Amino acid sequence: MSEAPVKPRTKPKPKTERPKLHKVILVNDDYTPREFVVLVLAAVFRMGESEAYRVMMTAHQQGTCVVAVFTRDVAETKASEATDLGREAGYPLMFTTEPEE
Ligand code: TYC
Repeated sequence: MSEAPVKPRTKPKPKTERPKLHKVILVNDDYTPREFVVLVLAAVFRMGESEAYRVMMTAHQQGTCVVAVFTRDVAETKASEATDLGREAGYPLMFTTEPEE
């Protein structure tokens, strides 16, 4: 008795791609007070004061600093929240996002 070849009943599952992570980047400016930048980093990114100070000083000296990486939605939401806190206080503080390679 010959057996019929067994057909796969389901399509092969496409490999699930991991969502690309996005960097939140702090941009230096000449007007926002250093202490205010530290407060915003601590509030929005849950950083301790010494880490927030180090990130602020890196942006101050180099022009920008990567704050953290998140999925795109979270990165964009946190960048907006942090930028809005600056704007509400009358400062040009700016956070941007970009995809990681
Ligand atoms: N450069 C600002 C000052 O001297 C402080 C500052 C640091 C502002 C980092 C923005 O992303 C920034 N008051």
